[in-house]
Amino acid sequence: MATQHTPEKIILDCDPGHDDAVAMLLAWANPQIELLAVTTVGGNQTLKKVTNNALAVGTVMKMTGVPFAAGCDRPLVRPVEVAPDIHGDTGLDGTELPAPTIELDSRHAVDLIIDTVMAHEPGTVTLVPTGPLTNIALAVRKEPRLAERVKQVVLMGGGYHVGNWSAVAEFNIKIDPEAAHIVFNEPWKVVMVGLDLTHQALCTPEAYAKIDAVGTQPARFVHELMDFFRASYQDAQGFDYPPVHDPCAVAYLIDPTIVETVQVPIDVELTGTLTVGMTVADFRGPIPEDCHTWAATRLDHGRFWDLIADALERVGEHHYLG
Ligand SMILES: [Ca+2]
Repeated sequence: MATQHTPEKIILDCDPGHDDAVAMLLAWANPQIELLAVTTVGGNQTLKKVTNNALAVGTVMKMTGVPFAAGCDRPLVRPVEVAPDIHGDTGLDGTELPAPTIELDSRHAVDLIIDTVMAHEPGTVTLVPTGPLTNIALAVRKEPRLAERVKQVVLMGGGYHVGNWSAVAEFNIKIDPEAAHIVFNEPWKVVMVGLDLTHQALCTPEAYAKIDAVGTQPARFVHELMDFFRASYQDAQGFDYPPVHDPCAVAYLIDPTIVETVQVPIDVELTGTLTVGMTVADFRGPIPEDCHTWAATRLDHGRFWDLIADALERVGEHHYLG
């Protein structure tokens, strides 16, 4: 299915979150990804809730041998803002979560990120943030060598034509725009997997059919998450089917022919009264020589959902509720 390459070493920095849970599944179970660590950040819900959710999802998916660490509980500058209308009171409403059997690493996520990147060869570790960029921004401020040491940052967030937390801003960026500004302005390669792309990743009846065909308890877990997510997106944003944003960033690393990108300068608006948190992409040519940012444009929907089903097949049956 996917082009074979040396597995991409990644750190998944997330705020589960229904779509984060699917990103965790894909990062863990696809053989083209080597998952080095899972770190959490306050976003879709409070840090305490999303960290518990990450551990519970890790338990469902049998994610053994991967360190999990909790990170920042609030944005760099702005007050905490969460998204219960999309993800519910727990941040992962709609299914029964097991009591986690995975223990948290004692380190702060920022330190686990730094330690992990610095322990690997330069240019080999990719950061995959799928929540607000607070941890990533603090990590590169605390250890500036990360800017050269990291292979690339492939983030779910932003968009060049649409917003979802304001008319022009996407949630992850809008929640902590100062952190996003830091991440987009470091010299590392940034791939923005934004709403233009992720609004193509709808959990349609065809996608449900692929999940259901797996027939295991983890597959039913994903199905139940998608049911809650669909209802949320219908009520809150007028979607027929929910856009499953976060695994798109992982899919790009598995096979860039599934998630197409274009090189374009991108910066983050911090001072607009209507546009704070907007990711401003400048499509006027020519592309500047120092352009280090890319935007995702087009998704192969069928092959994307094949990857999710394949990951569920690889996880196999697991009666995590006993
Ligand atoms: Ca997320």
